[in-house]
Amino acid sequence: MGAVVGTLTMQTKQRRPSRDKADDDLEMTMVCHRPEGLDQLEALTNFNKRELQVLYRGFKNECPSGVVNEETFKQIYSQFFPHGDASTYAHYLFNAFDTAQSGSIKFEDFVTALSTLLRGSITEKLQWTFNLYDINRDGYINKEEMTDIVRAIYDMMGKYTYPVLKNDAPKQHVDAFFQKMDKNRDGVVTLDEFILSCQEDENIMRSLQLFENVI
Ligand SMILES: [Ca+2]
Ligand SMILES: [Ca+2]
Repeated sequence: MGAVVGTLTMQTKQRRPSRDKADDDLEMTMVCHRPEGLDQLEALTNFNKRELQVLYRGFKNECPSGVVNEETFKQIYSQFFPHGDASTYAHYLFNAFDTAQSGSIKFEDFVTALSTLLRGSITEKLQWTFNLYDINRDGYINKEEMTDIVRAIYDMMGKYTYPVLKNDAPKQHVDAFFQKMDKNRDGVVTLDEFILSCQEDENIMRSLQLFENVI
């Protein structure tokens, strides 16, 4: 995710070296989908107005209409993983950003997720990650869901990044996760189990750190 934001920000700075507040205000009024006012977004997120403006310009550079559909999201995201196939992971990620399940990500969706992932508390980050893994949104992570996500991450990293991985690596990864997380052995991981496991086990936290880096 750092890569995505960094690139958006960098492109913005390169293309538009000097802009003032009037330009920003004008820009805010010219998109098809007009985002929430800066005051509301500042209250909703851990970003200040200046940061929100920079993020907004980056967002609008990539998505002039003001919303991102899944196809565009996949295209942008896949650029960062040229050696793998990021489309499946991008699909799960898109759904996690699109909290209202509207089929598109608005700037508000984008910055509230970024705010959590970059500046949220550990619990908030874990809750967001839990929602990403809970593909069918029933409040539990089952083994199939975790397998799908882990497999998607392996696909995205590609064979050049991890040349020694064997086909059963995702399954081993998932089995290890589940053994630690499913405290009451009922076959599903709840949010409480997820947060508890992550907080008491440094290895899981480290693994999640790896996952956070590819968001
Ligand atoms: Ca589920
Ligand atoms: Ca359980």
